[in-house]
Amino acid sequence: MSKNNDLARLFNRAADVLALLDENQFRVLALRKVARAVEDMAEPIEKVAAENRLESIPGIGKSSAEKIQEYLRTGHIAEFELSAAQVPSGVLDMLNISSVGVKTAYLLWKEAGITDIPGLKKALEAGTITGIKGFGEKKQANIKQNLAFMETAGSRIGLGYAAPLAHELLRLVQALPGVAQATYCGSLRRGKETVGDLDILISCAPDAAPEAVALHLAEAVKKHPEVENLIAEGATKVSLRTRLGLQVDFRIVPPASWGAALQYFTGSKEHNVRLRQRASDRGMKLNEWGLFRGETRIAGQREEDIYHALELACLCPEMREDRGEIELAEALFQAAAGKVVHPADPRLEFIGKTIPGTWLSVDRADIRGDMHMHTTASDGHESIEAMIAAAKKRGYQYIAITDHSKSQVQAGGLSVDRLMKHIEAIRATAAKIGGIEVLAGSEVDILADGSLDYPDDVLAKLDWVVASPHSALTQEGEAATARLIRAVSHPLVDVVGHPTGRLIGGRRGMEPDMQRVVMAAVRSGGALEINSHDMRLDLRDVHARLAVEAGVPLCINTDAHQISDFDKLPFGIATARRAWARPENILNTWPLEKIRAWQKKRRSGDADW
Ligand code: DGT
Ligand code: CA
Ligand code: CA
Ligand code: ZN
Repeated sequence: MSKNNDLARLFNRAADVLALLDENQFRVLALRKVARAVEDMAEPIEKVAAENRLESIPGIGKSSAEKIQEYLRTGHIAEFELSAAQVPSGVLDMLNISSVGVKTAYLLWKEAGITDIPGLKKALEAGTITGIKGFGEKKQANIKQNLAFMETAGSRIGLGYAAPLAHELLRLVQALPGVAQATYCGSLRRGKETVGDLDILISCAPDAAPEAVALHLAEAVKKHPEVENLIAEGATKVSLRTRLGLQVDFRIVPPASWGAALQYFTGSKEHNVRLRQRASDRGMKLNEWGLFRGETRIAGQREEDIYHALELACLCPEMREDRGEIELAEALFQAAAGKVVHPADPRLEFIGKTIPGTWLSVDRADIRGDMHMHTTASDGHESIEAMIAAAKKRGYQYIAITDHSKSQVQAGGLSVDRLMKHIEAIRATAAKIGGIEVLAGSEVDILADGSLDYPDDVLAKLDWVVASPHSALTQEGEAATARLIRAVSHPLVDVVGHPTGRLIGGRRGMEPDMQRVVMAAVRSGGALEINSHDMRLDLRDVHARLAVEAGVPLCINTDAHQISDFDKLPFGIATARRAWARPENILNTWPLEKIRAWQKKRRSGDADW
């Protein structure tokens, strides 16, 4: 993991500090510019620094370059620490509340004498923040709500940090002597949107001693730059804590127990409780070592053997939440065994027609294209050409380029004039590159009342319309419901993008009655997005499940603002699998002709869905 993000965070924080200290506005802006430059850099900052190229990067001057070098050498920047010492650390903590920016924190600190989050909470509850400009009831209610949200989100960590780290640790583990197999399990394998900790399972080679593997492991991870300290070092278990406070548990098992341990540590706990009960009902015993009848191990080496021995189909990890999947697995197993199936769980009725048969969850290989991405025309970092070429390299058959619409001024939203030229530029570039179908689209703002940011005659000129909410995300549930219903029912809206606008761990977003939104999509034949960005995952799993059950197509998009964002697709796929989605439920697994036919039918106003 390179240090680009750490450094960007550091420079942004330093800018916050200077702003709080009422320093020269230009210095504040200069620091933010450095942060942005470092964050946008396509190569590791370590490499750029080592090759003395820092100052050649727009936005980075001599003194910033020196600070970056200092950080890479020593792990901190003395000047930043000196100025940070002049601001109470609690004031900086307050900036983590999503509706508290520098200006707000400054006023709270200087005018209301509030220097930390507990103090802010007390003052909000007691209603003692009065007479400060810009601190009306609405603002205060907003802060209160976001504070409460932060507390319930707790210390769980997002996939943007956890998943790459898990992959990196796995690579490290797999290279150790005596290791046969290694994989992650727990909530990460189940594709949950946040993780409490990471669970990594290792099986040792038949001739290797677990203790020896544990020793090698401890030595190796100690040296990893992201690791803060080891918290447990046993013969079969090693645990560590990372610099961001994420715990990682490694467990070492013999090959004969690999499948059983994989099943056990993948969970969920609720799913496992049901499985253990099922084993015991059949006179067997299930634990992380295997499935036993008496002293005899019936299964343990492979995960699917455990399920089959319990007369269950082995479903993907993302479905294992005790949300009806055991009943499904039982019905599938019996169907495969030629027995008549009467699903006992009413939640299975919607898939009744697919039983008998095997269950195929949507997979990365099923995805034919990405239908939501940005270019430098609005707030993306790459040209039209670069995005198309990158998508083609990934083997996509089609993509849609969807820059922001006119109201998104801060994101470079396109006026109608610019949009018309952009459409032409997209088509010309696509023709030049060839070999991939490119839809000239737009991500059109859904305004607060559910109307769209371009008139219909403009929308009709686009090949693809994603309509997304970006503002007024705190509106009442009823208003949010009406807003989304109006958008999803519009015949020129192909898909509603990140429907709630939530940011994981940051912003609650809208809380519409999703069942009603889904029913409106059923009536109008509309589609909803699963936005794959690790901070969004919007629709979330349980909402996407409503869409799947109702037969509403979902589109798994990355909303890429740079090429590396395409790598976020697996997060969206995991969310779809958690929603029990099969390939046919996902619009962008369809051939383009099928998408076009569906779109044509919607645009013609055909009411027969
Ligand atoms: P997390 O870490 O909070 O995101 O969620 P998980 O699911 O990764 O939970 P974790 O790390 O506490 O445990 C990993 C797996 O180990 C869990 O999914 C199932 C299994 N497990 C842990 N404790 C128990 C238990 O008390 N009973 C059973 N049946 N399984 C357990
Ligand atoms: Ca875990
Ligand atoms: Ca754990
Ligand atoms: Zn977007």
